[in-house]
Amino acid sequence: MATDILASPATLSHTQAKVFKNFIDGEWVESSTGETFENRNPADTRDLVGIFQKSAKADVDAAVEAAKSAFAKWRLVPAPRRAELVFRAAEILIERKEEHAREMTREMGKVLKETRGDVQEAIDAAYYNAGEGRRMFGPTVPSELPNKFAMAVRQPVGICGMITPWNFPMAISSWKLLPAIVCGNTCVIKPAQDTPASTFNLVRAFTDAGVPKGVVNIVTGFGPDVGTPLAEHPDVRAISLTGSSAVGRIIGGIAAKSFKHCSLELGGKNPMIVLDDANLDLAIEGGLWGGFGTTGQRCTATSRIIVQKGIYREFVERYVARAKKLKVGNGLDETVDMGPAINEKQLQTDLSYVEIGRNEGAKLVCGGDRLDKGEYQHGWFMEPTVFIDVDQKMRIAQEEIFGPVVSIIACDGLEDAIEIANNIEYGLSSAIYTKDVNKAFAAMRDLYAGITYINAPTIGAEVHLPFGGTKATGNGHREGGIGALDFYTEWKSIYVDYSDTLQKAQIDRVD
Ligand code: UN1
Repeated sequence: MATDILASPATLSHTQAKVFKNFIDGEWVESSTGETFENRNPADTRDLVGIFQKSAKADVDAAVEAAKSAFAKWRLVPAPRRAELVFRAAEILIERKEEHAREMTREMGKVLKETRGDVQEAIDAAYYNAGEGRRMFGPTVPSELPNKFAMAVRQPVGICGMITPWNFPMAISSWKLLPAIVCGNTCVIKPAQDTPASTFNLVRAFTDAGVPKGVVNIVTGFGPDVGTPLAEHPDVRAISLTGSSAVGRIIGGIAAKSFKHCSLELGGKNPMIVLDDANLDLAIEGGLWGGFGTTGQRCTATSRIIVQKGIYREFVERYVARAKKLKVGNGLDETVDMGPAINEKQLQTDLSYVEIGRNEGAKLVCGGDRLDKGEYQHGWFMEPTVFIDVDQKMRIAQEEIFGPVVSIIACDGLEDAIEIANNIEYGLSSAIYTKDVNKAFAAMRDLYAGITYINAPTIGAEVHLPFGGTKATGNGHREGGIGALDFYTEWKSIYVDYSDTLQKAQIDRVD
């Protein structure tokens, strides 16, 4: 029998699984469909993390209605006061960091040190956005006319819809929710169906901090049933998606029809260039962390390593030797380096790319196989996988895999490397290892991507800088930093004429 528990999660057996309801207008409510779905641990599918509501349009409508009535009051709460609640939420998250990290490893699979980082990223975002409550700067400028005052202020957009991914279930939810609520918006969030518990944990910190009912609402379920009606809803004025480019095309198309703000954070095929003069130890370390951290399941994962010919053989040899030693397993074991794929479908995709790479003629020198014996038998594990002598045009060098499959490509030098790096559909993150400052600066200028790292891998963005990318990675918006404020506010320009006469801009002038 399922029990209905809303307190902290505990490890429950299958028959006692915790049931999560939707969170609408401060109440826990069952979905209109009466159906649910299971959230299972990808490292051990016998472990049922929770049972969640399989929602539909009627649930989205109810959540939007709640957000709409909450907006009438929330937008009038002074921003510094809204921000104080967010600051308090950060402190609550600090107290619960370990508990949330452990639950996230159970539902998502990545290793504990990474899930601690995921919770920390939400804490960082909360502190950063709390500070924004006393800034939200806008220009005050001189008017061209006498006795006239001019300024621009940021106003909330209104009701915001969020569709979040499973790879950073708390961090990415926080990137969206926190600036939105500090700016005075109200929200409906649809967490990824693989990792809804972490979003519940985040939102629980907001409500415990005193964020009023209806300001943040959660509706769980699947994309076509929940994400699509959320994007289509006429009262939703902004929709923010982090997901695949394929889903981005759908959501972007829907949003365009009703002129919604639409922020799309999509795929990546991120290059790391290693030049002959690089610190090889550092580059190898970085390439392993960037390639296999989060089981390669980051939009920013280092999925292509472009190595100059002078050090190519040495790099490959040492990189592969290290990759072979990575310990794969359940992320709750602190000695494990790499956890499972998120689900069976993702694992099948990863394995299918091993086949594709082989058929294309790339040389498989590490891994490539599923791990399903012994301790691995109940999870979605595979070996860290490395292809070398990859041609830049191959599918494994062009398409986002979202798994632990790294392609190593040889290059002649900086120019060639940058051309290979840029010659893809995406433009999220990029990196270069070199000790030559001139080359580093040329790369900072010429890599056509939203993020460039020097002497660090392609992962590791901090919350106060813009996050996002070029080309098929998005539609020009940025999360993090002030980029988020631009998305969650509308500029309003205000002119105050205190001349007591009708003054005509552009016309009343002496030429
Ligand atoms: C992602 O790649 O999906 O930059 C998000 C990083 C993290 C966020 C990654 N702070 O690696």
